[in-house]
Amino acid sequence: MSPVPQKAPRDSVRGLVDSLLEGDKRSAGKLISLIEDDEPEAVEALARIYPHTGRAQVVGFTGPPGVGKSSLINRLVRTFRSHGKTVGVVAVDPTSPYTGGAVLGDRMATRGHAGGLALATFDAVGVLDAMGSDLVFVETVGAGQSEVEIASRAHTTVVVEMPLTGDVVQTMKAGILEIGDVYVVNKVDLGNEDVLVANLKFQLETRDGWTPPIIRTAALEGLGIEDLAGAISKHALYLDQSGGRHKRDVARARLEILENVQRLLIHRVSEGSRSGRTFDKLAEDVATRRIDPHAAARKLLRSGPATES
Ligand SMILES: Nc1nc2c(ncn2[C@@H]2O[C@H](COP(=O)(O)OP(=O)(O)O)[C@@H](O)[C@H]2O)c(=O)[nH]1
Ligand SMILES: [Mg+2]
Repeated sequence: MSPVPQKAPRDSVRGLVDSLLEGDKRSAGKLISLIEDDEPEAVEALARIYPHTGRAQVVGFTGPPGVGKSSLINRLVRTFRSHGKTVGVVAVDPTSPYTGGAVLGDRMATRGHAGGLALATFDAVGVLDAMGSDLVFVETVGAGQSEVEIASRAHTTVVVEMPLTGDVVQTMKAGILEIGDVYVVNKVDLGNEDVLVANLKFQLETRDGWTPPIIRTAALEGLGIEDLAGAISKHALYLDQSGGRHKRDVARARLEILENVQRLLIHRVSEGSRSGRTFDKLAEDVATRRIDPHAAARKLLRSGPATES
């Protein structure tokens, strides 16, 4: 196995995408690292991959660290595979220990970034989708903006919680009740889950004809995994029948366009270019209060054509 060349010729990107479309896991891995490292070929690779995406059910898993997301995903991968489905996994948290259930090559630990989910995370989802995965699971770290972000990108968002022990009053993180399509109460082997389940049941509302189910699981023992897989499949069916899937795809497309606008603008003002020098000059002007930052931004946008990246 040869490493990805620093400057792969155009044909080799095409070659990689061709083998990806035939389901080749090694090509998937190579394409994902090419995209993550933001190699010059990444733009071409993404453009070649995109027309072949849109088939997989993208399922996001969110919840506090240690709640059992990785353990549940491991179990689910095995369950869906036993039903004859192909599953890819993208983990934003590179420490996620996927064992057994996930075969090397279709789990990709993509690096997260401070603001939430890296752009590359969803490019990786696209690669696994184009490869022919029926489902793509995305595990988030459950911190910062990542819950909201995953919900606006996934077809199905699974929120994982676990019962607390002792006399503590368990409160939900703000916004968590609005984003889930399926709720999981994991670690029921530890007991004390009835209050949490009742609380969730009381607070969750039906939205657009879908009432989020609450599934009790014990990931280590493999309890409730079939129920969870069933709920995920049922949600896919609901999305198809209600037109919700297209609605979500359009919302995601909006986000992705905006992100790429951002990416292009950043490239445009990057050092060394003509606009890079305009940028330097404007920064001086803002620092010395000759112009305000908003006016500087407008000026920069008018300063010339975007340099292709
Ligand atoms: N008792 C119990 N422990 C669990 C269960 N699921 C996961 N764990 C443990 O909880 C810890 C965190 O699990 P992990 O899947 O890595 O959580 P994540 O951070 O949400 O991905 C690990 O030590 C798991 O073995 C469960 O159902 N019951
Ligand atoms: Mg994890």
